[in-house]
Amino acid sequence: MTKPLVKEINGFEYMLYEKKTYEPAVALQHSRDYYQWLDRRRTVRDFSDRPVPRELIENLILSASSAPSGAHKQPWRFCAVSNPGIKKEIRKAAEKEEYESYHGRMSERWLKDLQALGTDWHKPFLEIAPWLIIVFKKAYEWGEKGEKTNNYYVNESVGLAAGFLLTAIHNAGLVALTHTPSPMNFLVKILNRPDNERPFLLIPVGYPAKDVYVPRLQRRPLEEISEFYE
Ligand code: IYR
Repeated sequence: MTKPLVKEINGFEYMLYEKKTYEPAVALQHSRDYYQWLDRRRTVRDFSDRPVPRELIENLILSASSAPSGAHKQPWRFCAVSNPGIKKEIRKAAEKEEYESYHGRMSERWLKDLQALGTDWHKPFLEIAPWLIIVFKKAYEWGEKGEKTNNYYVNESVGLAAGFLLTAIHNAGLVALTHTPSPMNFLVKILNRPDNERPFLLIPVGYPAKDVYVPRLQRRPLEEISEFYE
């Protein structure tokens, strides 16, 4: 008896899922290799202006969109900007907000916490990086009669997609910055987004600048980030 590739369950179509699995020792090696590869990802704030082809960005977005989401609503929209005029406009608006944040809106403690990262209100990467991917979350959609239909677990879903996006960027040999100018409503206006889309993250993507340095951070050890109940 051959198994059907597609069958109906409760009136819905299901398909046979062929998942490649490994023997324990091979799985262990994969998990080690993946961790070591992923651990090399770093947030980078200094970009090269070297171009990145649009098709590559499209693949990054498709990878991000393979993330799971509440009721499979895929409540995200990825806006990819390479247009220099629009990037300039975004930089100007972001720097205006960031100037206010760094000069009064952020607490002393917050500013002190950021000292090790060397950030300030200047955001040249918004013009230098070849692409800005702005991730929007879709709080709701419109139903057939034009009524608002809420999406589910929107922050969790879009957060997962953003994580997938960062790993896809790392895999392509590129770097990114998870930037959150605050408030970032100006992006709705500049990018002409509909009412149901809210900015979630602004992610410049590209090659790192030559001889780039990143803060020498320590990741928390396993004992501190995990608890096992066996
Ligand atoms: N959004 C500001 C400030 C900032 C906040 C955090 I939390 C950071 O980890 C880094 C920066 C900025 O982008 O500079």
